[in-house]
Amino acid sequence: MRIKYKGINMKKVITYGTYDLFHEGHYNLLKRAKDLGDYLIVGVTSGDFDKNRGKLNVRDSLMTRIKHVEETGFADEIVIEEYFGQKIDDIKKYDVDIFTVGSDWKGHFDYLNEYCEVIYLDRTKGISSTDIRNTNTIKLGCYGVESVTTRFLEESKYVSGINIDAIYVDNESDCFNQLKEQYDFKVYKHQQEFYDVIDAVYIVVEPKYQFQAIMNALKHKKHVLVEFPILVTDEQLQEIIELADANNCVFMEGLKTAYTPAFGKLIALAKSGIIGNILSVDANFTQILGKQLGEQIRLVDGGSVHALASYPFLACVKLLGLDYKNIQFFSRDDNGIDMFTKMLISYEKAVATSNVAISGKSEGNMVISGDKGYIYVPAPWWKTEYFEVRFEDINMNRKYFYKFDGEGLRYEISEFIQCILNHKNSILLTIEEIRTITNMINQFNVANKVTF
Ligand code: C2G
Repeated sequence: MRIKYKGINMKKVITYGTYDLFHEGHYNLLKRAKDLGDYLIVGVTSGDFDKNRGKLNVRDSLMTRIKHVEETGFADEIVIEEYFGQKIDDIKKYDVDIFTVGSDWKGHFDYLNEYCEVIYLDRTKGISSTDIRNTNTIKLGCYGVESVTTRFLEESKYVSGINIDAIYVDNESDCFNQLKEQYDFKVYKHQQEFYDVIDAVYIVVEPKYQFQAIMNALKHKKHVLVEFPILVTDEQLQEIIELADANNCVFMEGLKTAYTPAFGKLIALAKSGIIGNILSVDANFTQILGKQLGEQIRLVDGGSVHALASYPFLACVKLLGLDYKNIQFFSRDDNGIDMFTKMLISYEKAVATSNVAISGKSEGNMVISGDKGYIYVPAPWWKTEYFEVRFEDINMNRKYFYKFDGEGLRYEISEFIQCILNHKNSILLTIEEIRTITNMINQFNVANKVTF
């Protein structure tokens, strides 16, 4: 039924966009979209929808982007675009005559011809949000090179607004020589020269060099993203936190699970009370490293707890909080290296268990038990993209899916950039949570662990 407005048949137009860092191209599009009809609906993408479609580094908040669209005066109505397929729903719901979008999408939305007229408007040349983001890029340097550095560089390609072209190494390892073949970057052997050309640094070094490397970067007033696990003493971490604060530097731990979209949703849902009070968290992380075993032991200067406990401890601090009572460790010990460790973490009103292993295998799912239901996260839970909320009455069960792209490092890199631009530390893995996880790992070094 065609809605009449002041006695005329209204021609309704709809268009969608992120409208980040609002610019002339957006303005022109909205102006011409409005000229196509009498009533213009503008769909502004939500942050989650953009992340799900791989647009990771939107700078403006949703409210800011809506405000900028509103201020043009072209939109008669604004809706939020939140999921794939919403366009069809909206076209039907609002009885739209014309869908329009810039010509950079030509052909992509032809399927909407089934529901309304599709018009592609010429894109304004020479301007884009990505270009604007890239005009004030963050210069990121890599301090130290390990196998993870390659994945980091690959994933950084999905995050605009950063430029990685400086590497500092004090010894040319095999990893470094392979990297040099693959990537074009300037190698620095002197820290001062390295720090003079960057704004922020990604640090990947063995535990014995970690504290000094982090402190040097902070002394040079550089933002720090350190590859996990942070294996410094509680006192050293306190010094790091104080120096980062004094020098207004972002300090972030590269525990990538903390930054992935699905993990954030999982935690929010679990804490919402949907399964009642959380009683226990059971989350393993085990590998049989084989040939890489030696490198892993070198990299973390230890065994399974050093290498992998950060992950279950992340789940603990997120779901049960910072105030754990104590941790019991039961380890299969091989010449002082724990090849497999079962951990029992007790809280005031909850408990957590975890098997971690660099030379042993367990189920890699996570179960969050509550007094009204539980959440099941299939393996590998640390790369969460799907989970179920389950109840006694299975008809109440619900399933959730959030896209997880690539290695997951892109979300961590995107968060690091956002934190630097917003001059604040991450809330996805807070300083207090980093402090607690580091302290939990340090318990292993002092605890009277049971070995078998
Ligand atoms: N646009 C333009 N000229 C530019 C830049 C953008 O005409 N120089 C148009 C785009 O084609 C789009 C609108 O402005 O129609 C918003 O652009 P973006 O915010 O980049 O949104 P985009 O990611 O293209 O979203 O599902 C459709 C998408 O939501 C469109």
